Amino acid sequence: MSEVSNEKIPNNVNLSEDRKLQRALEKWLPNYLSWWQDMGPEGFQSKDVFLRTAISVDRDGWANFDYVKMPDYRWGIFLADAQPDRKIGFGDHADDLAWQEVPGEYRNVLRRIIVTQGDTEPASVEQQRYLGMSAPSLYDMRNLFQVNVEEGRHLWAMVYLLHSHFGRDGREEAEGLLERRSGDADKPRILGAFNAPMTDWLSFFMFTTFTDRDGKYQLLSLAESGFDPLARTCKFMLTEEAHHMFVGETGIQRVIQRACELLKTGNGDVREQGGVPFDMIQRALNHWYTLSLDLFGSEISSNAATYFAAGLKGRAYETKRTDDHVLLNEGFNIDVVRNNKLVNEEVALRNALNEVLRDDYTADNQKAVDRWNKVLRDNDINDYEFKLPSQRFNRSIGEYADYNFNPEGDLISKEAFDAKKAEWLMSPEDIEYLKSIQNQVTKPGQVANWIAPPKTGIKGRPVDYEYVRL
Ligand code: BYC
Ligand code: FE
Ligand code: FE
Repeated sequence: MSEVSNEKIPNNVNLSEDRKLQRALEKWLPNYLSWWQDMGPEGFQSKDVFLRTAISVDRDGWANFDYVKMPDYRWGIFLADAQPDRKIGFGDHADDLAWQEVPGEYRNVLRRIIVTQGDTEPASVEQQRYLGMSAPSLYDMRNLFQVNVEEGRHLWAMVYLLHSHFGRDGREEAEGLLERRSGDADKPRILGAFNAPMTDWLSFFMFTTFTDRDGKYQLLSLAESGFDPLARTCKFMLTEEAHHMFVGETGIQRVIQRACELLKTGNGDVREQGGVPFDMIQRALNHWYTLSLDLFGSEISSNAATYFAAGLKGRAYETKRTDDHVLLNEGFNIDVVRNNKLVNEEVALRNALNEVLRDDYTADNQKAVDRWNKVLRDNDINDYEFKLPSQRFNRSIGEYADYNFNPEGDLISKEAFDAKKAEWLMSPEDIEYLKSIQNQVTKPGQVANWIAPPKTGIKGRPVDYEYVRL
């Protein structure tokens, strides 16, 4: 189907047949590149990186690996193949034909969803922009840059939708996506986690495990959208998300593996030997997992009900689910705080859809944590276990935000929380320590002392391949 294109903007949306849209995007391109130069990976813009580029949506379209300088990466616009006569799968318009154009009554909410999704992509690149300078190996450095260019492509995907379906205000929103800055007090990114500082690689691996997985679940729910161009865009983005979570999960596996090794050498003190102790790994897990839980919005949300009713945002795997797709008569039980006590209340299911998605997300995370614990068992360590804290712990959005909970999910006083905070969550002291051990490693095949080497290289290349030419 889609052939390899040599256009300025690689695409499978017949861009050359829509001159007006093509011109608008070509006008946005230099602004994007200037944002990338300012806010993309600091210090490596002129280096050759062994990157994978999507040139089409076919399976072979992914096989494209080569040395590329990041600013020359060909950020393209790709939608998954259309399903002829696709129907809306849920909500009040279930079984109607999916929309190829934006329905007027939903224009504002839809634009808002697309802008919110789009905003996270450049935000993550901004958060990660200094990490190349402390990469533990060329392999890891390359993976960081691969994730970065793909998040850049995800921004392109949302900007394409804004330009092609939202006219002038869409173009203005596309400019806005290049103007907000992660962590900036005056013009911050939209969602909490995307303004959090990320100064160390333990955080990077936790972020790609937990925050990119929020990306997976939000994209799964948008891939069900009745607005067909959004559904097809998100479907293709999901193919990239898997790699981001792979980078995070295997990164943490290797940090744990190294800690296990250090427990058995020297004086057995992981920290004194420059490794990352288990409790510090758990604190980073607690920090990034709970920040990511907030990204699902409030437990009880009329926005979520509206999105579902309108057919804009479904549940993950909505069309594969066997229950009814209208959800008008069901309830959902949820723990809420009333009179300073945790009680269980039933709410209408449509209002609890953020929580439904968050529960699916948590179950998926648990599998990653199980694999981390397997590294401990494989090293004969049986007296430690990594755990996901309760979904109520350390929340800033939703029903639990105004209260304090311990990692087990019990309601506690603010004093009790503050007294334990440094034990439960990443502290400035942890971050200082991580920065102190994370010196950049630039020799092919060498790996920093705090992390085990990867098991295999990329695309059949050996681990000691020169993944970035410095
Ligand atoms: N921070 O009913 P509520 C990714 C706001 S990650 C700040 O609770 P709703 C990626 C909310 O906007 C995936 N504000 O929430 C990963 C609302 O504001 P207003 C990103 C927040 O609307 C790694 C108010 O609180 N995609 O792709 O049901 C690297 C009450 O709203 C937050 C999406 O998010 C927060 N955490 O759900 C790169 C999909 N949470 O109305 C990329 C699009 C809520 O009072 N977004 N608020 O002004 C959505 O579907 C929804 O906006 C949300 C929130 C799920 C985020
Ligand atoms: Fe993304
Ligand atoms: Fe991602």
